[in-house]
Amino acid sequence: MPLQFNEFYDGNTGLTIGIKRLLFSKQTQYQLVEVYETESWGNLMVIDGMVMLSEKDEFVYHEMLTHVPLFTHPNPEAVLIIGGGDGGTAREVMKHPSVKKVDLVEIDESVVEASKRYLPEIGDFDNPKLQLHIQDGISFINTVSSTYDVILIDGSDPVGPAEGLFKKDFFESCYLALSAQGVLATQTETPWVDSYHLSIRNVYSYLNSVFKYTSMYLCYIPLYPSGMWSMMCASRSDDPAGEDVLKRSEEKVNKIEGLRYYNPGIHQSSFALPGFVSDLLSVDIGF
Ligand code: SPD
Repeated sequence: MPLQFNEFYDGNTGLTIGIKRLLFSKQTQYQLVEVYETESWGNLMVIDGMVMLSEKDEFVYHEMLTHVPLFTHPNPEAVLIIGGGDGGTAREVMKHPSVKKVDLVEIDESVVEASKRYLPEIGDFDNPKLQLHIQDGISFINTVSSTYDVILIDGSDPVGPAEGLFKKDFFESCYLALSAQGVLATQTETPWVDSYHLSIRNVYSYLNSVFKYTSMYLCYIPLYPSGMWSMMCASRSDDPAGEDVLKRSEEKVNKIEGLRYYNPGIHQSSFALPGFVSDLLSVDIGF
């Protein structure tokens, strides 16, 4: 019998990944953090039974959560990442020449520990621009005195410790911590799983009510449930899907090293939503 990791979602539907062995397993005060060696996806991080990243496909998620919002801001210098203790989002952020400082706030030290040890190519933890805070992102944002040009929310799924990262109060605090041209991006699960619809609509409805622009965009991540993954980009000044931002991306993209998914064409097309997804956002539920 081959060894397998299975993530079930939406009832009995599942994703099966062939594994060789378990490399790391720790039940922390927040969650169960595991790393597996897989047969064909490199090492795989799983939290509470849900796939967070594999070495083979992580670039899609990290490039899209980072470069869409960072090109939306005209000159991002200070960036806050909430979650993202594996270091992949910070790695992409620090590829932007304008970025001077990155605060990475991860609630669970074991995520950082496991990543440094078993996913060493993912993070760039020794980069002097990066300041790591082992702290609850919600208490960090509620007490922070700095202002950020971009805030990226790289949390887990909206169950367990990451639930608060999908709530109105949290986004309110993020908005207040952003500079005048500030941009926020967050991962918002897959539109294919019905149990995520409420949080998708809630997040969209709230961001849309306070930011000048809010857009959902999509990318394709083979080891996430259904493969179709949504993110949202909200901006105080520049339209993430507009001509000016696209021009900026075209002018500056060659300064970013090692891109494998993001390019200006992907930036533009990622905002094109299938009808069933835009229908999901058009239902006004009042946040
Ligand atoms: N169901 C998967 C959602 C995972 C979102 N965060 C991934 C962390 C990668 N830095």
